[in-house]
Amino acid sequence: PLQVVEGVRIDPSSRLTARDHVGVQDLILLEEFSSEEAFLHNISLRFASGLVYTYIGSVLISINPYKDLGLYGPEYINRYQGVHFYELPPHIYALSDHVYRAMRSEYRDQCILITGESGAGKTEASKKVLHFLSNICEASPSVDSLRNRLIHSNPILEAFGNALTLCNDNSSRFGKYMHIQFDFTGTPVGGHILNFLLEKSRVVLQHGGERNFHIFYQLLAGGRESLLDRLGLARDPARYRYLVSVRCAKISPLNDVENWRVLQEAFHAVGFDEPQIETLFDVIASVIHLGNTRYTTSPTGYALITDSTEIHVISKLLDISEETLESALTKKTISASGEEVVSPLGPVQAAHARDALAKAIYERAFSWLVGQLNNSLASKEGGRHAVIGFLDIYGFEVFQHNSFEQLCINYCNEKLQQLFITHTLGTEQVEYEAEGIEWESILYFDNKIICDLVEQKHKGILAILDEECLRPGETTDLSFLEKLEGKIGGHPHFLTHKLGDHKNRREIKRDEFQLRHYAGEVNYNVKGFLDKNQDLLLRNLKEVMCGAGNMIIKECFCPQELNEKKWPGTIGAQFKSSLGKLMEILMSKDPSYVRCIKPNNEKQADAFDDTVVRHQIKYLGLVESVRVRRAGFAYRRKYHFFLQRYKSLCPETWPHWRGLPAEGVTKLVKYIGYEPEDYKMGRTKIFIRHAKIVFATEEAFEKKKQILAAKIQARYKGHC
Ligand code: AD9
Ligand code: MG
Repeated sequence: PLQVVEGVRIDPSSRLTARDHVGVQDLILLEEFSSEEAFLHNISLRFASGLVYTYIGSVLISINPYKDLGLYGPEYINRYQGVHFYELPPHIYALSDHVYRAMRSEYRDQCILITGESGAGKTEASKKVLHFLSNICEASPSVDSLRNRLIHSNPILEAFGNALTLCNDNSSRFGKYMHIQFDFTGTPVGGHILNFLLEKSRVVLQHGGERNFHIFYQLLAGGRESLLDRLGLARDPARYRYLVSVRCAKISPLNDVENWRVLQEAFHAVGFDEPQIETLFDVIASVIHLGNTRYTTSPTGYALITDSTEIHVISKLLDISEETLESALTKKTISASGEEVVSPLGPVQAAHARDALAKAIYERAFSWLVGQLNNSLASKEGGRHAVIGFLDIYGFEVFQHNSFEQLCINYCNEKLQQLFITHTLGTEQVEYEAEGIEWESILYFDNKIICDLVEQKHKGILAILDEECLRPGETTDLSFLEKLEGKIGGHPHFLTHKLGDHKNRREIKRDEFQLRHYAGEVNYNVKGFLDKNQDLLLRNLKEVMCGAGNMIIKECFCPQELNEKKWPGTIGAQFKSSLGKLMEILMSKDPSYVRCIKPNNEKQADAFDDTVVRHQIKYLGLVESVRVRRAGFAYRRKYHFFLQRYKSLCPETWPHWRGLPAEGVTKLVKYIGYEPEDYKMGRTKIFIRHAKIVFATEEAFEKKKQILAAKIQARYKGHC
C-alpha cells in the first residue's frame, strides 16, 4: 500500500479508477489486457449500463447509443469544466476540456480527430465538442453572439451536406474540418470551416433506399405555400426525378418540417438576410427543375427539349436567357483552329450535360454557403490566436455497389488511420527515446501500404485513373480496370475477377476491383470512374452560368474560369491534394482522438452486436493501442505539473519545493511509497507504469485535501 501522511493509506489494487463501477473506465487497466475478448466484454458491459465512453489512456472510445442518454445538458458542461481528466467518468466533455486546458496552458494549437465508420457517431461527437467549447467561458455579448453563430452553422451544413443513406439516416456527404480560435485569455473569438469533396453525384442519382441531400425534402415539406409557388414547386418529392431514387420506397424517419424550421432559425442566427435566403432557394429549386428537364430525340437522332416549361422556370430563377440555356443544354461548341463549331448533342450526351450542370450548381452553391458561414464566423480581432480544430469526415463505408465516391471516402479514412498509427503507436517510441526510457516495441498493422496503393505518384490507383482520363483516344472504364490489373495486379491488397484467388473473399464481378482496406474488403465498380474523375462541364453551360443575374450563381461561376489556361486537375488529384493539406494542418497541432464505434448495423438502441463491434476493435487497432500503452508506461506527467498537484502529500515538498522539480518528485514519490518498478524518471517527465498508481495517488490527494480543508475550518472556528 502507498504510505501517505496523516494516516491516509491507499491500496493501489482497489481499482480507484472504476468510479462508475462497471468494468474499467480505462482499458489500460484490464487484467487481461492483450485479449480482444476482454476488451469487448468490458465495453459491452459498460454499454449495457448506458456507459458509452471508455478511455485508452487519453484516447476516447465512444459507442453510439442510438438513444438520448441525457448526458449533455448544461449541468454536464459545468461538471466537466476544469476537472482533471481522470477524476470523472469518461466523457466527450472531459476530452474537450482536457484539450481546452492543454491549449490554454501552452497556448498551442490542438485538434480532435473523430473517426469511425459511417453511423458510428462522429458528427454527433463533433457537435458535442463544439457545444462544450463554445460554452466554456464566461458569458459576454460577443461570446454569446459567436456561440450562437457557431452552434447554428451546423444545421445549415447538415441540411445541405448530409443525406439519408443505408448506413446512416443523417450521413455526412462531405468532409468538415472546423476550428475555433481563442485569444490569450482562452475566450473564443472566431471560427472557420474547411469543407472537402461533397458527394455531388447524389444530386442526380441515389441508390435504392437512399435520399438526395436533406435540403430538397425540407424545402418541399416545410416551405410556405407562397415560397413553393414562387419557385414553381409542388410538395410531393415523387414528382421530381432527382428526388426519388430508382427503388426508393423508404419512408424517411427524418422530420423534414421541423428541420426546415430549425434551418430558418439558423440562417437568421448566422446573419443571412432575406434576399440571400431567397436567392439560395432559387438556386436549389433550379436544380430540382433541371432534373425534370426531359429530352426527346429528333428524327436525325439529336436531343430536343419539347416541353420548355422547366427551362422557362429555371431561366426565371437564375435570371438567364431561356434561349441560351436551351441551346446550351442541347448543343456543344468546340473551338477548332480559331473557329467555333457548334454541334448538336445526342439525347444521352444531353442528359449527361444537364446532370453535370445540376451537380456543378449544387456543389458550388454548397461552397458558397460555407464561404458565407466563414464570413459570419471570422474573428474581428487581430493578433495571434490559438485554435482547437475538430475533424468530422464521412466514415468508412461499404455498400452493395461502391463507386468513385466510396473510393475517395475510404481513402480518406485510410489517411486518418495512418495519422492515428503514427501519432499514437509511432510517437510513443519517439517519446521514450527522447526521454531516455527503455521499452519493448509492439507489432501493429501499418496501413501505409494501402495509402500508397491509392495515392502513389505514377503507380497509385488515382494516378492510373488520371492517366486513363488524359490518354487521347478510346479509353473506357473497363480499359482503366485492365490498366489497373496490368500495373498493380500483384499487390497484396488489390484483386479483380480475372486475378483469381478469391478464397474467403467477397465475390468480385467482372467490372469491379477489390481493395483490402484496413477496415475490410470493398468491391468498387469501375462504371463511371472516368467521368466522375474528369468532371466535365460543357463550356457553353459555364458561359450561360457566368452570365446569370442570380447573385449566388454569379459568385459561383466567374468569367475568368472560361479564360483560365491552367486546369485545376482531376477530381481525384484535387482530393488527394486537399487531403494532403488537411494532413499538414492536423500534423501541425497536438492531436487527441475520439474513436467512434457502431454497436450494430440496424441503427438500433440497446443492441450490441459482438461481431460488428469486434470487427471495429480489430481494424481500429484498439487492442494494439492498449498493448502499446501497457508495454510502456501508462501515464506520464511533466515534473513540475506532477509536483504542483501532489506536493501536499509530502512534508518535504509542502508547501513549497525550492529545488529542481525532478528532485522534488523523487522525494515525493519515495515518501508516498512508490516501488522502484512502478516508475521511471525521464528527462522532463515522470513515467508511471500502471494507471492504478496514478489513481491511488489521486485518491490520496483527495483525502489530503479534505484533511487540510477540515484543519482550516477548525482553525477558523477556533478564531471565532
Ligand atoms: V457518417 O460517416 O457521417 O455516415 P457519423 O457521423 O459517424 O456517420 P452520426 O454522428 O451522424 O454518425 O450518428 C448517427 C446517428 O446515431 C445520429 O443521427 C444519432 O441518431 C445517433 N447518435 C450518434 N451519437 C449519439 C449520441 N452520443 N447519443 C445519442 C447518437 N444518439
Ligand atoms: Mg457524419
